[in-house]
Amino acid sequence: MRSAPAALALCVGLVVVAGCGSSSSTSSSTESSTPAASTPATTSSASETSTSTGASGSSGTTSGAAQSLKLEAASSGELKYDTTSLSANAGKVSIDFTNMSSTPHNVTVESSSGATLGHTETFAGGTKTLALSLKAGTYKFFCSVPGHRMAGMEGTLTIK
Ligand SMILES: [Cu+2]
Repeated sequence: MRSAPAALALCVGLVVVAGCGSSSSTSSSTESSTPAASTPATTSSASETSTSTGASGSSGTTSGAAQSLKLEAASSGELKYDTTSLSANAGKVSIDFTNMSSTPHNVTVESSSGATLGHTETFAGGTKTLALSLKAGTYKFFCSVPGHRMAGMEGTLTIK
């Protein structure tokens, strides 16, 4: 019982000089233990790509929505379209071509110099869409099935 207070007093005396009990002195004086790694606030994961509500067009490009033209083959089987004149503004143009006759047709678009720019497949009964990107100018549309263009299945596509 005596030894304890004596040792304690000795220890206290030593603390002043050289520090008693390595554990107690070091832990209290030096704040060695870093406080539990202060995690930087990384909660700002600002990648909230709020899904579009679908109101704006599905095509991400905002360079003007495609203009939609309608073209139809004569349902009676005659070799002609319902119009010989189509027009649109320069940019994306899609032609919805309907052929409800039993005679297969297509719609082909060519430039004024005669270069084919695009065409639908040849089909009967249904609608196919030909999507093009056109600059201002005058184009021709026609059915490329042999004989059909000569019979009258052609027209002028004017792009302003
Ligand atoms: Cu045809």
